[in-house]
Amino acid sequence: MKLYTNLFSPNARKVHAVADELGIELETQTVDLRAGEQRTPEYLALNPNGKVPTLVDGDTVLWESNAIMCYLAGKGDTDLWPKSAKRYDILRWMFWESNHLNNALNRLFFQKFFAGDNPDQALIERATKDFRKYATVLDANLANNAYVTGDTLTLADFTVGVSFGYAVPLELPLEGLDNINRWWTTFSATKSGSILLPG
Ligand SMILES: N[C@@H](CCC(=O)N[C@@H](CS)C(=O)NCC(=O)O)C(=O)O
Repeated sequence: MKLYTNLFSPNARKVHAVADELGIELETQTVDLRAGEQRTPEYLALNPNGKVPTLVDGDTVLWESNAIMCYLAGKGDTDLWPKSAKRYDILRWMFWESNHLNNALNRLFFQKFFAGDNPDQALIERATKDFRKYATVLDANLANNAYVTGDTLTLADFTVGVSFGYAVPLELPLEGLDNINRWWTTFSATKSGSILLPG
């Protein structure tokens, strides 16, 4: 299986971390985002969105990091992606991440790393406020759970977790969110969890 990736990307990083946890070795090809390699005709034929990550497995071409994570975990039997009703709770948090947490993170990410000398301060304020709003929802959930969907590690932890690796460079508003801090400190100290941290 080949992953088109860039380790600068939080969405690509999640896939690497899950592959590591599953013991799956991926062939990788770095897509140079600053050089615009994601917009070459060859790459757009694989992923018309012009974004990383993209997985190619034989005739299967898959984009969207969260779908790729499910695909990798679905190759075997694993508690990360159990074949039980818990799967829907995991999916809930994966959709939530994609719609809310990751949306706020992406806006901050772009302003911080790609907007040059003139980041849009109003946009940063709005995205920071949104991030805090959704992080508070996660914090309340973690008050009763060791992990995002209960007492075991699942794909939901990898999906949601990647944002918190960027807490320092993106100045994420995490003050007082003690449950997140406890969960993230433990998780990011594990071998696969540490892959979520930008290197
Ligand atoms: N929802 C997509 C988002 C992918 C995405 O936004 N990738 C970014 C890096 S984190 C990218 O490739 N950006 C390059 C561009 O938009 O030109 C996923 O989860 O895979």
